[in-house]
Amino acid sequence: MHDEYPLSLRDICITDPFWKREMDLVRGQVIPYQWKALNDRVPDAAPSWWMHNMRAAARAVRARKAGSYFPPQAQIGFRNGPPEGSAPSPDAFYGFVFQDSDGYKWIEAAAYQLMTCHDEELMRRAREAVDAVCAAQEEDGYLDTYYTLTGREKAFSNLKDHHELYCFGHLTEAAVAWHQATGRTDLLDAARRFGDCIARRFGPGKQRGCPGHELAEMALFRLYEETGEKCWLDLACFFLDVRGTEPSTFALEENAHRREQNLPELPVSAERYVYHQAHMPVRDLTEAAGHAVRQMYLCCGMADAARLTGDKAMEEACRRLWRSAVGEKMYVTGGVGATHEGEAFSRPYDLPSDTAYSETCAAVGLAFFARRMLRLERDSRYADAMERALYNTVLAGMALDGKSFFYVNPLQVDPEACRSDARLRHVKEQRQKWFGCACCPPNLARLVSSLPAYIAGQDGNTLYIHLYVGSLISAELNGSPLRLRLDADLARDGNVMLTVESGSAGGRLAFRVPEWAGEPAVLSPFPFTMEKGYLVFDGIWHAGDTVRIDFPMPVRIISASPRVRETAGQVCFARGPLVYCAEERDNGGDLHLLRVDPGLSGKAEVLYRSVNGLEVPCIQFPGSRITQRPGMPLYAPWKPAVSTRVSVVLVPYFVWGNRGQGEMRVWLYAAPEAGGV
Ligand code: FUB
Ligand code: ZN
Repeated sequence: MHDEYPLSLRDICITDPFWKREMDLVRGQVIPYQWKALNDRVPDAAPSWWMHNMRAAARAVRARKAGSYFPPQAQIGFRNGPPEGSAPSPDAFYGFVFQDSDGYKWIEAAAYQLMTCHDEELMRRAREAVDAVCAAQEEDGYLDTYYTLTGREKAFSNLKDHHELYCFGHLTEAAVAWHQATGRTDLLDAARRFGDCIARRFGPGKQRGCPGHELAEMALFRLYEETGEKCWLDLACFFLDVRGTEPSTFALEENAHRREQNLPELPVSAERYVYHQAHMPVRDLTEAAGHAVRQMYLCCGMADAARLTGDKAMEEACRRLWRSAVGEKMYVTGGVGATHEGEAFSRPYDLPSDTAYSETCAAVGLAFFARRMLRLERDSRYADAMERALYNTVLAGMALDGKSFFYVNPLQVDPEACRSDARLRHVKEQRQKWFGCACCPPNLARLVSSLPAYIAGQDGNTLYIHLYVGSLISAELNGSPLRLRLDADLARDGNVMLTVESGSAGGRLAFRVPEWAGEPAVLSPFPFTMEKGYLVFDGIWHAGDTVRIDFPMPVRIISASPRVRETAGQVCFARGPLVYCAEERDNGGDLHLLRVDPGLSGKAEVLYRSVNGLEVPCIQFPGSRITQRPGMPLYAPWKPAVSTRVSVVLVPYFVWGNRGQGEMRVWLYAAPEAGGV
């Protein structure tokens, strides 16, 4: 099997108007804003405590090195900060146990940006962040501010809940990105030293254990690929192999804690750890289950393991999990994890619109998983899901000005219900400035900042175009350099063109046919074949050669499988990769009273409108609105519906909630004649 390598971020320069704006927004607004948030300098926003915790840990480390007593601060460490009315203690840990990871993700995002642009201010801030992290590392390599500040002797005693290995994973991902961006080894050395500290304790013949929140696995594979040091691959494989085996290491941990509290011990079987995907050995997994972000990150580690070790059973398990997550449990917007209970996957086809969880991080995780599956197998369906997540739920995760964020991404919102209904407590009708648990905003920043790696990849002498994001691409085919220009702007139309700008080389250029595209019109003198959803052109390429493909991009009216009870009788609209929604601002309230006739699909019009200053393609569609019967009691005999004709206006899902509060719906009731009141 060939491996496919994403092109280096330095070899793809995004020119696409839609995505360039997003990249510029992330560099110019989101990353600076998040830096302020990490330093607790955003007024009226939930504090992050990231820099606070790093500085406090650095002081503790220095004090210990100097032999002074630095008492554990557990008694004054509070999840969300000091008790009301009291000032924060400079030496206490605040926030969630995984707070360190927020800043690591930020460093990673900054590093990706620095790979492609010169930005002194960003470099200065990133160095400050890296220095703060390095200063918080203990002499033996341990690096987790929670335990450094609350009692180091408890380190590694609660892998199930306490995220040390998750934080190590984010540290490592940041370190590799920082190394690639700057050539500096400071953070990479810190990650390796922490890795050594972990490997002294866990591994074959040592303590059994695995991360309660997956991530270390894929990070270790990445560290292995960056350094060539096989110990990291071995440690990642060890964590995967231990997971879900008996006796459950999580149960053993729990029992140790129970013994301390004189509580009876629990059975040590693995089956109850579905939330952590530790209920069975990973190669036996068949269904995406438990905490959605954890599940996606586990899938990433498994896909990396399959690619790097050739483990076929692991690869098959990845495919089964893909089919379950994407084929039975994914929202039309590319979100996954339908239930708030445990931030988790629900049963197949349970995809409620209003109580949806669909955490931004889970969509980010789906994009990561899809990219890894593409490396295992060049099959367009992986890129289809990656594109769906990116253009819809991932982008919806941030406001158009980059200064507020969604954690939960519902497909239907009634602001009044969100405010008053406890079942919707997790759904916010407005993006938030920051979160006590702020995993999503910097995750989104690192994904968007690394977008070039998702656009194209190379397998031997085949260059694959996975995403149609206009860009300038430098590649080598058969050892000869080629400079290519990909003209595309899917936010407008499906016409794409690849032009060889310079160079000359023989090889294959493969273009994905998106699932939404129908029959593309191909304009090229080169013959092509179809391979797993890619149009593959084989030839000797010279400057001036072009391949033009016009992907039809009509407005599509989509229905869900009848097995999805929540959306029976409803349809949603999409065009190209964008999924659409109706907002109160354009259509009035009571969006459930709108009716659209899918038979009129030819009447859909695309028009460009400004949403908070951003011109976006909107859809206008003839529909009707059921008129409420005056004075109708709660129940009354059925009568034919009285409705008025309306023009339904739909905006891309990713821009919803940018124009003040109001209702929003992705799925609209179909067929006016079916409506009754
Ligand atoms: O546990 C770390 C992160 O916090 C998870 O990935 C998110 O779902 C949130 O629970
Ligand atoms: Zn998150």
